[in-house]
Amino acid sequence: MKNIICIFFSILFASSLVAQVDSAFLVNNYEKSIHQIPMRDGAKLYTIIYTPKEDGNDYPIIMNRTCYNASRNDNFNFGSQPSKYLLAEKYIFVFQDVRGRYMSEGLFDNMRPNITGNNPKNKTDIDESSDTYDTVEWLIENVKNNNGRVGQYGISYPGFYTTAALPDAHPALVASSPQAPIADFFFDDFHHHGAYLQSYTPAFAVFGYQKDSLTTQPWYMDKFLRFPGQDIADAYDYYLEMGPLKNITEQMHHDNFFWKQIIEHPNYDEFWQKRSILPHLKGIDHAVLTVGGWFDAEDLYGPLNIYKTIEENNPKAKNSIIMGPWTHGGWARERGQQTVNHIYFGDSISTFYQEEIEAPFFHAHLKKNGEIDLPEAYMFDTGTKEWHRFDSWPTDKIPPVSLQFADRGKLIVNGDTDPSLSFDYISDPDKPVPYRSQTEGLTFTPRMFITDDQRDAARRPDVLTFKTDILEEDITIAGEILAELMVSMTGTDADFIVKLIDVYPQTHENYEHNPDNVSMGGYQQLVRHETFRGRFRDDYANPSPFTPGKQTQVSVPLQDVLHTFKKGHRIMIQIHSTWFPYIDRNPQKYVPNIFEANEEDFIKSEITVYGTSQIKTGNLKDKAKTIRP
Ligand code: PG9
Repeated sequence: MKNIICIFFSILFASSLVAQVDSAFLVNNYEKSIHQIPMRDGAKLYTIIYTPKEDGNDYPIIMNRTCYNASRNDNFNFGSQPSKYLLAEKYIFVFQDVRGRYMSEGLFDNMRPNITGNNPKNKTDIDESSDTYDTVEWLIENVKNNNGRVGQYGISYPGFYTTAALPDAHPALVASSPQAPIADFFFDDFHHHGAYLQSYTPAFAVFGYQKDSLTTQPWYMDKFLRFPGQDIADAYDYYLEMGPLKNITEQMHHDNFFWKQIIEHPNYDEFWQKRSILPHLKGIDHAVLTVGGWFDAEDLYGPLNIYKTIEENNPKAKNSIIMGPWTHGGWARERGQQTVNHIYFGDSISTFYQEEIEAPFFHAHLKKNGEIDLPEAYMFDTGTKEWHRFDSWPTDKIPPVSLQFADRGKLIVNGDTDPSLSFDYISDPDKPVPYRSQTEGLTFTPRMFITDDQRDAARRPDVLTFKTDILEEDITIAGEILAELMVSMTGTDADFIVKLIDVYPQTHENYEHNPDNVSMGGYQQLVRHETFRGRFRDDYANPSPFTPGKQTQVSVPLQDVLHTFKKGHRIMIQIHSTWFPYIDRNPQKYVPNIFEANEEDFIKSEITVYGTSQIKTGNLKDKAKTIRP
């Protein structure tokens, strides 16, 4: 646990280092004020406002609403956002604690449900949309020298707050940038298609307690210290020895209201459905720039599905997306070399985004007439390591690719399925497939596994591995991915992990930023993964057991990619049923609620994948099972 806290404070320290470059500029050019802004129900939200000292101009407002302590932007000290390119222009910068967090009043509610039609302010019910509406109204009326136009941005949970402001938005809100936004906790962060991310277990300390008083202290940090998993160097052994999830309830989160909600709602019931922001993304007519990282291990479902849902429901919105070779929030941090774990993608890629995309986006919509040379989709090919502009996403400009399974681990491109074939493995929850190629301690959230080397997994008998011959030409996989699996098992429940992997040639050069023991020759780089809890194959809200021995279809939607498998490389697919402790272990004996499973419920299961299975890729929304629930 100490390593989590020192990671946390090193991030804070690093961001304050970045901030020091700007604090002199801020002190010389801005004046700061602090306000408790009243909401329609009387709750007051703590808001820090930086206003340019120079009179005589009207400035736009750029706002960030956060559950991570607005005071981190106090004392003329900004974190990694807003970027220095935004700072160089004169805006009124606003930072606000959302309801129930830190210095703001009210009760916190994870992914507070949106109430349709809750604005303008003639209703008393509150949600994040109404809190933003009331805040914008107050700012326009009370902040001197504002030009009546408001922009907003936020990364991750703050990205959800940015998105939650879009339905019934205040008319002054004209430019929004949800960045790595959470859309739905059943598909982002804490779950992937119903499977719980055990690697998130420490994060509950941050979201599962109501603060007992207004404070500027990182009030949740002391909750971390209550997490008994201090100094854990090997999370795999730690959690395996801990046993079933019920022991986490007993040993750790017994008084955590969010953990209680998680374990009481194991299915996609009304509790989760009403917290998804996707169904509310209608009636949006202002500019939206959604930002995501292709290697974002926390929120990838969010940016892709928020962009697509806005695109489907709001023809008038100026709606665009940019996806780069970043991990969670990586575009806000420039480290020169852009790497993700062992993989190098280029230099100054975050600077390109901040200077050429984000700052011009806000400038165009807050200061000008909104004209900007920004494509519908600005997408980075993580194989060729080049940017591409598309007029729609998923694109129809790149031919779809399908993948089929053949004997002896062969993967076929654009071939036919073979019903005569089947492939078996024994899935043992007491010997789960490790999710890292190296030992990793407890994580606040898992990150570096996302491009990890998959050779260790490929050599396990409980991992089905299929790979193409060496490619004689480049093959690009662009858009959505759907693994249509036909399976059977001796148990009555199972998870299916599907991975898309880029196999490097044996002659691939090593990268100088890597330790000497990391050989890139033959590296099996994870490109995309997904976990699907098989019980939800027919209905996320109503799970059902498998019938032993019966062939059953399980369709696993993987999040989008833009990746060229270069000539000389191979395409690989891996399929397995445990991935620990990234994902909790499925007992493989169907129980109503896995959070309450007992030791004896965990059984080995022989799992068969039939040759009628295949992987489809491309623009699939009208060609295959709905990618989005
Ligand atoms: N989406 C990220 C997260 C949410 C909840 C728990 C842990 C991580 C984030 O807001 O950074």
